[in-house]
Amino acid sequence: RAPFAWADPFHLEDQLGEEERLIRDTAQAYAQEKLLPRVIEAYREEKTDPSIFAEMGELGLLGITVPETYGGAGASYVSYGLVAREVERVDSGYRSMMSVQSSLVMYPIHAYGDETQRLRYLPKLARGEWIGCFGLTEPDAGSDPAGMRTRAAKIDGGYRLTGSKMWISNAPFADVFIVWAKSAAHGDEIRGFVLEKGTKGLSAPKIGGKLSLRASLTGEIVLDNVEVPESAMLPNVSGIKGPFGCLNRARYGIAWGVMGAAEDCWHRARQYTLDRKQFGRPLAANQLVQKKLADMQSEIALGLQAALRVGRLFDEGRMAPEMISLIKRNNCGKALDIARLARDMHGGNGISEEFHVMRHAQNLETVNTYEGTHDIHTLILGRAQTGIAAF
Ligand code: TGC
Ligand code: FAD
Repeated sequence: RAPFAWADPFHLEDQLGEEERLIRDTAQAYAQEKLLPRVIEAYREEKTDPSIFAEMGELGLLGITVPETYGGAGASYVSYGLVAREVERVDSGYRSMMSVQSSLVMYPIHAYGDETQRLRYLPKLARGEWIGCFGLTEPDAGSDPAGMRTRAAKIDGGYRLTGSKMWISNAPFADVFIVWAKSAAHGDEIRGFVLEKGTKGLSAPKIGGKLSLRASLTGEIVLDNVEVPESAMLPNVSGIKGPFGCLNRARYGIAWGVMGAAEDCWHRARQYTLDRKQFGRPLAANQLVQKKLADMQSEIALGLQAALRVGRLFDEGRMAPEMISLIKRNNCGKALDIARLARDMHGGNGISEEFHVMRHAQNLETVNTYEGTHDIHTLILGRAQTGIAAF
């Protein structure tokens, strides 16, 4: 009989390469030693520590799929997923900060930018010296970003941007803003612009009162006749496929990340129900409790295998966006169910910050919504198999 490892039922560990394990170990040590000790206060006080970017940058955890020439690590998408899993094991907000910087800011500059833009921004973003944000969503255009109202008008030597973006991670302290706008000079096609903090007319007020993802700052982006030179436009992409190309990377990372949060909830629920006694025996001795633990274990083991498979296909150049919708949707939904169950299994203690599970559950409400809601990914998969767009 082969041994069964309850925490790693399908030996995911054996399926990783040496470099992938090294990167994972670095991320794990950082997350557990540096992020975990500060997350409770950060979440309670709704306080993001911007020095996290520099710390991650120093360890090479930002933009790790970007080539080394530009400050990245030239690592695999599997490695990127493993980092997301370790960071989100502590908090979805910290993973959010990392994935916006890597997938939504560094990726478009690398993939759609010219050499001058790459050299100006990527090394500083990789070191975490500059912080980036990504403005696609607007007050009246969330699930349907093609309905955006932000406009770029052609002016002498550049463009004038007007409009506003809503729910933008990292915006209040960002140095670099990737902003998507419809450009009249390009037949109203969506174009990407790289804006810098301090530009006249550009502001990013914080959105307060969030009851989820409180360790990650979220803001608006207000574009009040912001004038930028021609060189601020990303030259190599046009249309909504530009932002979607970035979302593919971030959504893929989320599919791994939420499994980290789910694993943390599962492990805590297992330990808690082993330690806590009611009716003269551990909670874990009850069939109902064991069923919940078995469900958690099964969904996490399957979710991780699926994320690894898509990661390998990504690295082989065989990724189709629908694969990512499948794992983003399923893993987020399952992680949210697991976090809610873990909260329940902790009884009254489950609502206390020191047991972590309620924070994960609150965070996962956002993660289930951003980067395409659960239902939007349902419709992407529905369209892919029926040929009918039901949005
Ligand atoms: P549709 O007709 O489907 O496609 C239009 C064009 O785009 C191309 N395309 C893609 N390209 C690459 N990757 C993808 N995933 C793509 N999906 C579509 C498509 O091939 C086509 O190209 P072309 O050349 O033929 O023109 O477009 P649609 O407007 O009908 O899309 C519908 C829908 C619902 C799928 C889409 O609007 C959608 O995905 N909505 C969800 C919006 C969303 O995800 N927003 C995320 C905002 S960013 C964020 O949440 C960051 S949180 C970060 C954090 O803190 O971690
Ligand atoms: P809506 O689109 O109004 O959706 C509301 C509900 O209606 C959802 O349940 C949705 O599934 C459903 N729905 C919508 N259309 C349909 C349909 N056709 N059929 C069936 N159901 C439908 N955006 C960025 O650009 N950059 C960021 O960095 C960023 N960070 C974020 C951080 C946080 C904390 C949050 C909460 C959001 C962030 N977002 C960001 C925005 C996020 O991507 C959007 O909130 C998300 O895409 C949903 O858009 P919406 O909020 O406008 O909801």
